[in-house]
Amino acid sequence: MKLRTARIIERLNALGEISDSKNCISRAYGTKAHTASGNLLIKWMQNISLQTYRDAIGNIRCILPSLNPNAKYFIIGSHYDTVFNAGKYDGPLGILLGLEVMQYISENNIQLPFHLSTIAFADEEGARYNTAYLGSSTISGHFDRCWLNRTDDHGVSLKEVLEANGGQVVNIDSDSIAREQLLGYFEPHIEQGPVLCNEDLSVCLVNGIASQTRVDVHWTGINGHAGTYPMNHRNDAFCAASEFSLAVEQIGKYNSDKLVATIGKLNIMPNTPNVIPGKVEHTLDIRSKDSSFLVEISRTLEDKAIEISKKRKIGLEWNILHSTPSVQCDEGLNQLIRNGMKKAGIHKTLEIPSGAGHDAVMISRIAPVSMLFIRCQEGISHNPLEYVTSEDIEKSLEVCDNFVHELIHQNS
Ligand code: HGY
Ligand code: MN
Ligand code: MN
Repeated sequence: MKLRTARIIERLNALGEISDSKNCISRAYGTKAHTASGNLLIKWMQNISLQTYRDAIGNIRCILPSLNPNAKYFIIGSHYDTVFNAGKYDGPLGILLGLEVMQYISENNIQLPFHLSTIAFADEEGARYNTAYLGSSTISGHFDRCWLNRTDDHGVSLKEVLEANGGQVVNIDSDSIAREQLLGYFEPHIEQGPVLCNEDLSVCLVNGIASQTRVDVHWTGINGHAGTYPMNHRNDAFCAASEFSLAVEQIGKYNSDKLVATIGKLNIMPNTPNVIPGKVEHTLDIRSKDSSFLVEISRTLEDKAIEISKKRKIGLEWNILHSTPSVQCDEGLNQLIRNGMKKAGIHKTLEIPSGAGHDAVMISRIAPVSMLFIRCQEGISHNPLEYVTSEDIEKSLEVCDNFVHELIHQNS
């Protein structure tokens, strides 16, 4: 166990060295660093002589086949893209735990009643094209072709990047996995919150994943001279966006028991000190455990934006980029994880919801899903201070091993 844990840590560090930025970890979809990290994963998978391949969108898949050719697939997975200025555990830890479980099964010649696969998803964060789950949407058959025309901050389209990395748009549809082929899905992932630290637990179960809507909001006013244009005659796009941002915060705080709302990315144009901004584009990320409440509050926020645009005579575009309902994790799989936790000496089997989105959200559309949360120091994530102790990695590896052995037993 110690050796396997050390190998995970060594690989996390190796991936953590691969970045598009000199000063921090950043591996946005389709960049040089993203491709290089994918190649490293392929190398590690091939070392375990697993059937390995990169699909059209860039998911990296490896399979340990059952002797029964008609067996179903069980997938362990997580993502290998990152946010900007990321930590090194968010995504890769789940992938590397999957590889360790598969390596142990392969080296010990354990017979599988199902094909066991680990998938490293190409884009969960959506940091480059603002549409999360590009990788897992392909697997679930929900890839929306209009995403191909989305451009990044430099005007480069998703289609160009996909093809530049050897992918063929024509293959995307055939890369999906049919529901009837799947036994289930398991995603080990850092908690990215404080609960496990507060409870002093290494791991816990996830009972569900919050619903999430991501919107692109564009405000169009009129550029003007900062020195000559009177305050009362301006169509200042940034002031409209600012008024909206404070309204979002107020509505978020008023509904803080069931809503989080974030404006995380904003472009102001022409972004020049002595020009009144005529254009502002920003994202809006809203989440709730309650899917129907999220639909309702999304409308409330859009109405608020329309009210501000009318009052200020500023143009408004409200584009919903993606919207996913809340997801329930599968009780049958969770029971096997509980058994695995007990066998690993963890008797407090806590269950918490995930406010963060995960590839399990898309895979839940074609299979029963489960997740294991792993403690990260002070719950810090999406931050270079993200950290998981070797003890917690070892404990999570033991639980992952036990869970898969329970699954093998149940299906043999
Ligand atoms: O935003 C999220 O919830 C995840 O980190 N992609
Ligand atoms: Mn993640
Ligand atoms: Mn993340």
